[in-house]
Amino acid sequence: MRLLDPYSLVLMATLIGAVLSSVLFFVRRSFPAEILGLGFWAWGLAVQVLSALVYSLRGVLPEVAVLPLANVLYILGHGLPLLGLQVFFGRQPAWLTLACALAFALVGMLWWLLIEPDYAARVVWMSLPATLINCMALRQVVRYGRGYFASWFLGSLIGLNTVLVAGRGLMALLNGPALIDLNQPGHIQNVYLALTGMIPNMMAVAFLMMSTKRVHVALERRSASDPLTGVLNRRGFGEAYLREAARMRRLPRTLSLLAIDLDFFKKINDMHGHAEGDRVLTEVARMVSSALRESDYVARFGGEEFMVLLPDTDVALAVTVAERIQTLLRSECSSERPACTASIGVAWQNDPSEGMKDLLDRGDQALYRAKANGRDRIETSLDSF
Ligand code: GH3
Ligand code: MG
Ligand code: MG
Repeated sequence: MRLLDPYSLVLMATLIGAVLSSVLFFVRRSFPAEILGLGFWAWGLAVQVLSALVYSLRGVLPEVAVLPLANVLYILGHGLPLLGLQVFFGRQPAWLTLACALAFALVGMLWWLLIEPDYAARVVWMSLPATLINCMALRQVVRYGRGYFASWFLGSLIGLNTVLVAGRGLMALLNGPALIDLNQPGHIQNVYLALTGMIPNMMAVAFLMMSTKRVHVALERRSASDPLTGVLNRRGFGEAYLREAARMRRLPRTLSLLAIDLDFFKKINDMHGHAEGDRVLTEVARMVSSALRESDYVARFGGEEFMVLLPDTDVALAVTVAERIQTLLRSECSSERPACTASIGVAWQNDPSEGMKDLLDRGDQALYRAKANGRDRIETSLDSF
């Protein structure tokens, strides 16, 4: 088989890296600000391209100028994506570790180049910080990556890269320079160059896939939630209801609803201002959520009206939950937080053929009676019996 020229392989991977780096820079600008890490990956690829360019000056400039710089850039180009992964997963970026890895690489390169020139020793030395960075990146993905395709893909690529980098260092340690000299043509050298050239590019694609997935989840959550309080909005509530109604069709169970409306809320806006009213609404949403189980849903239906959906809950239990919510609201009552009572209507549904509108109507009627009967009270729907 005719061997490909190793320089063509590196050039190809470098060009692809340059294109991907610019793609990541552009994508970063259009993604929501909460998706972190793309900038680190874009810079990482750019630095890897720079490292290859510096390396290509070998022969033009003296080795002592080219090799330390190219190798330090190589470590930096692999370290920045690690920091990108860390911020993506909400961790602190390990700047100090990266700085130590860079210093380690620089000192080693200078030593094995100027003081005791030794090619194999340089390869062994450089494989150490590169392997450390790869292992740290792999740990991030294994520990925090959710089990979807892109994170598996990225984890496998980092794993493969680790094996290649550490394997080359080990071969240099055990065998000397014979098999690892990338300037000599050979199948092993070519496979190594092709893989180590392309893997960082594929890793960047995998990371882009992970980021895209996160954007998708964030947008979905945003479209289903109320921007002020963070609980579900009508749309999110409708989706939750459909899920629970489908469950109810499979297994007979009671689905309960609490329709909650704060009492005299208008006074808060009038006396303390709209901003204070908004703060109270956020606080109430938090308190209502804290009174519920993990499997319950709370939604804000506009204004100061909240709906709570309680799966597998009969009316007696639903009333208990409503009382718990009222107690919580009252316990936080103070001159700073004046709106502390709520009227609650309780309705429930046993019949899977019924729709959401019937349940909401019954909840509203019960709530209306709670208001009419003096507020700060719980009324259960009459029609549900
Ligand atoms: P009650 O329910 O006890 O009859 O009296 P209320 O004063 O709460 O009456 P109502 O439900 O009719 O008034 C709701 C008030 O909630 C009207 C409006 O000023 C206020 N409101 C509605 N949406 C918002 C909001 O997003 N932020 C704030 N701060 N206030 C809101
Ligand atoms: Mg009200
Ligand atoms: Mg209201």
